[in-house]
Amino acid sequence: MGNKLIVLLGVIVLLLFSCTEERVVEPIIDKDPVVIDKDPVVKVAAPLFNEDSAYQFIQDQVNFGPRVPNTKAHIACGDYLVNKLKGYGAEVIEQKGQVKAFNNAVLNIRNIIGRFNPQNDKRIMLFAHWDTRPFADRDNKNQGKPIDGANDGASGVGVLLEIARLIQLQKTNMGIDIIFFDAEDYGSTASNIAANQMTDDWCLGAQYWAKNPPVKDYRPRYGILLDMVGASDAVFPKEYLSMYFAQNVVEKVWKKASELGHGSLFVNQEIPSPGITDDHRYVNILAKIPSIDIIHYDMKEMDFGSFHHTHEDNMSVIDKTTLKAVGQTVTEVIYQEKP
Ligand code: AHN
Ligand code: ZN
Repeated sequence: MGNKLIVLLGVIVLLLFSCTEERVVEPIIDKDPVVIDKDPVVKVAAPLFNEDSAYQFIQDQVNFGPRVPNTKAHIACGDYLVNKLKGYGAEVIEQKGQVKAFNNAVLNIRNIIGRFNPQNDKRIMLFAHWDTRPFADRDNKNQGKPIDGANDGASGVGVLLEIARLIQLQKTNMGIDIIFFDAEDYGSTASNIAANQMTDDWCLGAQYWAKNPPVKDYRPRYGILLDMVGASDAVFPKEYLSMYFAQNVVEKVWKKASELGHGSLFVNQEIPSPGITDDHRYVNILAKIPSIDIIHYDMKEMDFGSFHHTHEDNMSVIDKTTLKAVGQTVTEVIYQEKP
């Protein structure tokens, strides 16, 4: 009796298995071949960042001469930036204002904002400063003369103009704002400042923007600042304030860089670099937009490169490999952000 029952159960089980096997085969034929976004492996194909183009945008800015507030070169370069952004289809807002520098000079400043897809409420903010330092206080000659600022000024803007060009060619799912801040580099000479002491005489354009918001209820998901992103042998350690305010964005960007083979530039050191007074400080603290800084900083030398704030910061330090690494990384991050 027991044996027969076991055999019967066995037959039932076999029948059930054969049924499920048939059922597995059938629906595959009807399966929708469209790949759904849920698969984390499937990434939006981002356009190719052209480093020659970015290089040319840097050269164009340097050709105007030093972009020091209250000079003709500054006005001419500002006009150029507005026209470039408009030409790539951005809605442009020019925020003009006056700020007082550490030496009491009144600076006529101009923050330039290019809005792509302005009606989209899911947004990312990309920013860089476009002014250049009025003196070469770290040089040993011609300290009183303004610098070319090929790396410190033009490089971040050049990379972002190339991204603007790409956005016109291929739509992003997120709305993108490209902001060129003025008067970042008019701060008092570093040697006058005690180590680690934060002063508010840098980043005057970003502070003005945060205190006088030109767009109501502006709440982008996050911000990425590009500062000194064009030199050969650049290294970008994770920076302290970026880690404090926007660690997830830092990890996203550094992971993307490493996937693209740029891990030797976007270094993964154990201790972050010291907190750097840069435009992202005020975007984080005053505007409360979580923001990171991609900035060249040599941890061993504790320096922004030997050419920093000297006349050596000219076109000869600009390296297309660095531009490509930074540009392609940021491009993929913004194209692959899920709205
Ligand atoms: C200071 O040296 C105070 N800040 C570094 C950020 C910077 C200077 N970016 C460009 N120039
Ligand atoms: Zn500087």
